[in-house]
Amino acid sequence: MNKSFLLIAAITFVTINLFSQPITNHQSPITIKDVWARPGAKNANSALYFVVQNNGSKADTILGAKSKYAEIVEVHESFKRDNDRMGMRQVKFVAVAANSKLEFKPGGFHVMLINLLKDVKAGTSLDATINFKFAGKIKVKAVVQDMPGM
Ligand SMILES: [Cu+2]
Repeated sequence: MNKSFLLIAAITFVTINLFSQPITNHQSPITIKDVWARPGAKNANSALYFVVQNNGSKADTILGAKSKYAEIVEVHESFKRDNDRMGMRQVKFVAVAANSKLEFKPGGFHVMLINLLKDVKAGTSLDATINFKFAGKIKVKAVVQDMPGM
């Protein structure tokens, strides 16, 4: 077999594969999975955790979150204070790089649910919306539980 034959075979193979791909342009490349929230009593706080998967070739940005379960909903990051103790603070946005996975988890990014409007009990679920710059508002349903089992 000569080299030009192999090259043509390779180009043909790539072309067939390109055309057999499903068209997904109309769908959001952002998916949110493994959504869970800490239990909390009315007037106390809770936090929401999840995994953001960006399958797109374009970066996106989380601009905020909403939930009717809490008076105030903020996106927070955890950080180490000078005395080595952990603190947390609000962030105005969180970048989600192209073709990447970003985990919201204890000790890292989380959605803070401040002043719960009702008891949020383990074994129930909680609705929230995560707002992205490009993907728009994505609804999530969190499983309320203590630290999820590994
Ligand atoms: Cu927080």
